[in-house]
Amino acid sequence: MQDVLSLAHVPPRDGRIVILTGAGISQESGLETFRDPDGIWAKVRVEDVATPEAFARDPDAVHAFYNMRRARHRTAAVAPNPAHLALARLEREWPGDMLIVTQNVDSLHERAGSTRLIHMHGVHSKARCNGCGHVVPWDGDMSTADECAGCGAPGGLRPHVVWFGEMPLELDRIQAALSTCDLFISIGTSGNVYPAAGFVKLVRRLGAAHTVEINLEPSRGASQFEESHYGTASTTVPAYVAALLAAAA
Ligand code: BV8
Repeated sequence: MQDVLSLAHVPPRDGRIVILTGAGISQESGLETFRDPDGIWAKVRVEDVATPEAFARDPDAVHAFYNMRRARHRTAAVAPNPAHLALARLEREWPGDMLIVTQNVDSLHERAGSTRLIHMHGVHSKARCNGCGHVVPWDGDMSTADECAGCGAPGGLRPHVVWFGEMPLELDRIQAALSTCDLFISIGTSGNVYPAAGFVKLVRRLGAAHTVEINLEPSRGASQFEESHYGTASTTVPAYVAALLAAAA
């Protein structure tokens, strides 16, 4: 039996919804988060694998880090969980506009059926040429031996992800959506990484949107949300989506 949450606020039926997701929504699919006690940053240093300087200094170490995560992501055990599926249902059934902005580089939202989606930190499944910027699908291991199909520059390929100190993708489109939305929902993120962690403040400064946090525990920015629901994503997100759709029926 589907749990149904009691909502503090229901947006208008034609309301625009923007949903920010983080690693917590993929945790129950078998992908590690970053800052939980057993998370990725407890095992490897950001400075060694997730900055342009790290890639310039030791590209083999950075390739090995992303090859390991890409391979993990390819295993059959890693699949969309009920939270991803609930957001895909919301996109199909919500009468208004909806957009997911994810910090995640996995493709679980797509595999769940979501189509209105921005990967602001890039994706595992693409490679980018350091020289010409050409971006191509990529699902195997990557190394400095791989060449760019666009310009042929040797050793110039990198994962198409946004490292610390690099500009996230599609910020203009994200800001436009945040400034016109009626409901902003943050799911499975610790609120540590900017500019994503600042979206709730931007929404509240720019518009009249209601703000909701859905997470395992209060995030760093919890006090900035008007409504919150805590629990695992695979139970809390489907319950929230069911309540939202029931209220809009
Ligand atoms: C930039 C690479 C210039 C891909 C990542 C102020 C403004 C702007 C920038 C900064 C600023 N202050 C500092 C900065 C610089 C920096 C930054 O934020 N540093 C932090 C550490 C202080 N930001 C940048 O460098 C960004 N670029 O600033 O460009 C600029 C300037 C102005 C305006 C625009 C641009 C680039 C940031 C991107 C870095 N790349 N990853 C990859 O390898 O994956 S960051 C990394 O953290 C991932 O992308 C990840 O998605 C992201 C956020 O982490 P979370 O998703 O929140 O994961 P986390 O583990 O932290 O939390 C998980 C949560 O889930 C927890 O709360 C947990 O309780 C919960 N959870 C766990 N299990 C469950 C659950 N919830 C529900 N159910 C469960 N089962």
